[in-house]
Amino acid sequence: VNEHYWTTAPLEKKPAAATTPRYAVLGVPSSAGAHWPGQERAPAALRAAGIANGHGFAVARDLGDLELRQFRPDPHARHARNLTAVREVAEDVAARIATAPTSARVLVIGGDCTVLIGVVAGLRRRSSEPLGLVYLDGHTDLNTPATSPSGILDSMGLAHLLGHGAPALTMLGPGFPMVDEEHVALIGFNGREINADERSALAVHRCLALPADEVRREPTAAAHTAADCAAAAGRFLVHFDVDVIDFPDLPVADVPQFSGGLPVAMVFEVLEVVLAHSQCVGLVITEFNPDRDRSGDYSRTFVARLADVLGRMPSVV
Ligand SMILES: [Mn+2]
Repeated sequence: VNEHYWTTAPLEKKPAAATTPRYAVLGVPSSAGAHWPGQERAPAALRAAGIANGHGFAVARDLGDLELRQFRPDPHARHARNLTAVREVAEDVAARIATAPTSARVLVIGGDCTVLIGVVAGLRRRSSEPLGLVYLDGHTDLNTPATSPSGILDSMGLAHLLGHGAPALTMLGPGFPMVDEEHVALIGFNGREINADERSALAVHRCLALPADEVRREPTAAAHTAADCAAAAGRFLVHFDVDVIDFPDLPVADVPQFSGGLPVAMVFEVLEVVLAHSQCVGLVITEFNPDRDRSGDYSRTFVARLADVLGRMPSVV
């Protein structure tokens, strides 16, 4: 990480040019599906750093922030902890996203990874057409309540989108499964961090799998391959779990990865490619934990880099 890109001031509000990409912005302050509290404060921290100030892009509509939902231990639900709260959040997200203007892309600020289930459901309620997924994450999230060692739903999001797991989440649709395996591109996961059940799920599913080692060799080519795979659905959404970034490079992830993650510059290189794709309909940011960032410096750095790639998105969806 180069010292010179640590910024000190939040990005200021900026008048948008007519040609800049347009977004509907939604904050989802929830750690309901997480391992512990923290992520519920990400929308506030990232808004304070200027994420919704339209730097590089136009805010077509600010849908605001949903109700704050902080993690609580759920000792008796060993296989799917806090399922009721996770479902309520996902349902609220879906209802709000379904009202987003179709002329704009969505920028969703999570929240834990289960927020994505609500965003997919909302986009499919807005238009029932298929939706592909670029899954940029340090993990595969292919555990189900039957295989998960922890029962933490945060690590089971993709499985549910593919139709495996608790019906309370898999049936949030319309569409079952909510996304088709062949339109899902997993990119950047650490092959050494996935368990045996996830490994066999990966082998059985027809998803495209581009592990971190492969991305490191040729990041731009991997990003194009992932975007093309997801775009075959007709339109696609980008899921961005910040734990795909190697923790010492930008320490903001809820569950840190040491050495197995990607360099921060490489992650934004990948984002630049997939977000520039004309069939991309939005970005979901998850797993940002402001507890890692008492000064706000990392939030401002993150937002500055993000503004740069969001501004490159084409304005026509
Ligand atoms: Mn993850």
